[in-house]
Amino acid sequence: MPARLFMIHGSHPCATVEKAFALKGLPFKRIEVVASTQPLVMRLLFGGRTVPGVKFADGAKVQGSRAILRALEDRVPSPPLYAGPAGASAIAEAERWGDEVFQQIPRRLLWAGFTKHPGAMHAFQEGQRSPKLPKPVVLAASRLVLPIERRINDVDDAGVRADLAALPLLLDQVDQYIADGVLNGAQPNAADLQIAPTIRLLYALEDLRPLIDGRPAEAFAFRWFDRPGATVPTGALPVEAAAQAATLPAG
Ligand SMILES: N[C@@H](CCC(=O)N[C@@H](CS)C(=O)NCC(=O)O)C(=O)O
Repeated sequence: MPARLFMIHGSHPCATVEKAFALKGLPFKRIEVVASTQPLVMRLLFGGRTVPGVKFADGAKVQGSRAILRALEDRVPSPPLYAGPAGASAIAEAERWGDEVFQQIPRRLLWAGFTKHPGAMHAFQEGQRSPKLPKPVVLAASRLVLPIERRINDVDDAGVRADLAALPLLLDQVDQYIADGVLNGAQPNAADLQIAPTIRLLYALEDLRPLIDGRPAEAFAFRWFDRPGATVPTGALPVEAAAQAATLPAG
């Protein structure tokens, strides 16, 4: 039996892991967890509350995008995900930053965007294996899902404004990693796989595109991942906060 990847369609760390499986040429089966149920389902299956999680054919269970990439690297060393001109420790540090600092930003902004435009959630089902829900059902379900996701992702006005204020500096950091050759080398490394899907998800929020367009980070994000088909229309986020004085989140 191939490895089983427990994931949520549209989740950026799950996209990281899917791409890593593909690069390593390891067969796997996608198990789509119903969005918003993962704190319960994943805790029962893996002990922690988040996707992604992998059950390998040998019975090993690994949860978390970084831990899964390390497990893949151990099992299939080629092509290497932690090698390149920048060196393994620079790649690992950028991967850590991508996971611990950058990854959270689109979560809070996305759920703030869906709060303003719940109908936009319908298109985000595109490409999922589970049956797609019709738009009226999505809208009805959003009354239940939005409060859960807002709580899971700490969505409030102050947090959204803080994320928007930090975003230009976070994107500067991505551009710097690219300039330093840590990201965007000849072959994708673990940091590329961690950071590019986060930019892709940010790009799904149309309000944020002016902050990303034309940056090295934009071309980088869509080198190994396709551009998002589903988007949240403009007018969902107080983007003027991004133009105000910014401080980087700790980490
Ligand atoms: N940083 C971890 C966490 C991933 C994560 O937070 N996943 C989200 C979906 S994108 C989740 O399952 N959240 C549920 C929760 O926080 O309870 C990783 O890269 O694996």
